[in-house]
Amino acid sequence: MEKQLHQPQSGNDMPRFGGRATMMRLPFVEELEGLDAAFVGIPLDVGTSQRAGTRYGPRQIRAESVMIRPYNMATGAAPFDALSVADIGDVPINTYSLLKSVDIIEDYYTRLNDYPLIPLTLGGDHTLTLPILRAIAKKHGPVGLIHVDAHTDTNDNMFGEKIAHGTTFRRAVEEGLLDLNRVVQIGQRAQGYSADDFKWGERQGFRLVTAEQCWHKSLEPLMAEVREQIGDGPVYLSFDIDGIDPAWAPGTGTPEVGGLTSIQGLEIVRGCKGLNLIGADLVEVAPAYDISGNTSQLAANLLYEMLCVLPGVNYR
Ligand SMILES: [Mn+2]
Repeated sequence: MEKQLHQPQSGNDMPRFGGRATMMRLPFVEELEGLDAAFVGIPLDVGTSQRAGTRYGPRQIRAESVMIRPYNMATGAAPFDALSVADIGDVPINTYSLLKSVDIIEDYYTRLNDYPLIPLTLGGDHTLTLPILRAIAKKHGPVGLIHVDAHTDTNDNMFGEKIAHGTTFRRAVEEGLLDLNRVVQIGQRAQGYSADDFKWGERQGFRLVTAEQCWHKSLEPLMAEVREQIGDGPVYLSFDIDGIDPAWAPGTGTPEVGGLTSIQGLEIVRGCKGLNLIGADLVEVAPAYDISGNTSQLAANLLYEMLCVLPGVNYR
């Protein structure tokens, strides 16, 4: 039987200027059977430490995604040729409780484990990656990680709290969710609380590539090394939009100067082609700090590029 593919709507059906936007004008579906990949929103911001507002990230990313066209002119990827993709809506988090929200997210992604689909998540603050990794580890065991971010997010606690958007990868290590020799962090910079801030992850086996190490150069050679290190095993991509310089992505809660360019962001995601990606997220978009919409526009494009490097994608 011919496989039924979901595809972006076109022409006058496009909710370009109003109405209800889904990611890339894809159909909204609740039936997960038959999906190869799914966009999921998590409107979470109760884990933020400085400026709040990431709860509006998924909504704005969807709104700015409506102009994205199906074919990738740069890489030749035609993701909708072979993959059935849909927007499956938002995780119904509890905006009054971060801890309850974390449990809700873990339950939601654990339910996704029953299907072969690859989740691509629209955030939301970075706390959300912990429960996603908890769910994913139930299916895949400890996974490799490519983590793009201005920060390492390996604090032991924030204001005494063990669960927050800056503690995600410390908890993930403690809980055995990561394959520690297959973790790469890219784009970290600015000030820490101590000189040790970047060292903790390295002591666990992480490779840390600071923003300064990325300045003034293409990241294609770096990504060749990353693919070599990550190998064939399952790997998760977590992309914090604040990894990109605020010149390109001001709409985020904890911006840091001296960041990656949007071009380097594309190189990182495109450099994931060939990896066994089992999930990805784009987090920390806070639209209120960017009246142009550029941050969400970039986020939507990075999510599209993630779709374009998933296993099974056709190239023309
Ligand atoms: Mn982060």
